[in-house]
Amino acid sequence: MLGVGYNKDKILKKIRAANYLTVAQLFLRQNFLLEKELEFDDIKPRLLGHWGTCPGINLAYNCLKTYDENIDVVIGPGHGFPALQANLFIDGELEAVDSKATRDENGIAYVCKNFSWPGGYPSHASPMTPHVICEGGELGYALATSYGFCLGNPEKTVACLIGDGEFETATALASMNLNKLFSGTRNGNVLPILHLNGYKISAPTIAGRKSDREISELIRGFGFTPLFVRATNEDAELALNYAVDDFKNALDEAYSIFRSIKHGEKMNPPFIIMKTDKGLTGPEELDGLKIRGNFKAHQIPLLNAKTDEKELKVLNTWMKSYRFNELFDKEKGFTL
Ligand SMILES: Cc1ncc(C[n+]2csc(CCOP(=O)(O)OP(=O)(O)O)c2C)c(N)n1
Ligand SMILES: [Mg+2]
Repeated sequence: MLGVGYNKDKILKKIRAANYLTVAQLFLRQNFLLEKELEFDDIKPRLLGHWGTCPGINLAYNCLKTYDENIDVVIGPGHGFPALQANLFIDGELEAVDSKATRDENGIAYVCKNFSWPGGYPSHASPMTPHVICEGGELGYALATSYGFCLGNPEKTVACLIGDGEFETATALASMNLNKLFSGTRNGNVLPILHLNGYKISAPTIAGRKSDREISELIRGFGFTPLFVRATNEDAELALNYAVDDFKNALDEAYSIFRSIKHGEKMNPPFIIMKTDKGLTGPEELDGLKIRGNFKAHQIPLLNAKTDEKELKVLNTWMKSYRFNELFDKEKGFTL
């Protein structure tokens, strides 16, 4: 039954585990369980990848999959691959196609070390990723893909995460009109989720500069019912706590609208606006410059962690904040 297994504690733990493994993939070549304080030697020689979008992916993915185990999730920001990979690994989907990705200490080492590593995994989602057919990284097609996926499949529900930078591409914006060509009874349910983290690479997004009211009216103008999820509290753990509740309410509402539409009622389909700080749960600042909630969270926030004592310390504190030792046991595996 939809929403019945929506256990907030479990979801928050899964998000913490996914965030930890995301950061571990980005930075570590050894000492993956943080059994001792990080040293320069533990850090990958070349730091490549994207952090900023990942905590939002981890939040959405775990709320969606827990609410509806049959939901399909399409992720526009393919640069958030370490987040997707972390979830596929935790849920055992990666192991199903790659026997080295065992859900134990060796598997953690394998997945983390091989992220963005010669001969290993790429830095973006790719056909090596379960369920992924396209090379990730080109923004804009997620929403059109989701509508195509649901054509003639009334039993499908697909959630589609769209970055707010992606939302500025011609393709994504034009795809906002596709709901007008969609039959609520003959086709599946498309649930778009705008990830409003305010930034794209090195600049603010247009949507990030709009008020909630302007965004709501824009989304309403495209023929959707806007629903907000907010992970905006100053305290990162509290932000996630509130957001997981908001997600439950938004999904209750979204599925109720889908049901009404299936019964022939004329209603505007749901559209979730998920507001998060970019790089939520990551370091807040470095040398007086803001990272969390700023463009500096986009790629690798501590680029000198391999050579700079201070950055290494910040990374150590950051990784410890997820208390991964409470979520994974060497003998028992994941205790989520
Ligand atoms: C079509 C296209 N244009 C440009 C890029 C380069 N690019 C990579 S990430 C990114 C920013 C994405 O911002 P957003 O969608 O807001 O994702 P976020 O990382 O903020 O979650 C851009 C423009 C791309 N990948 N695809
Ligand atoms: Mg963004």
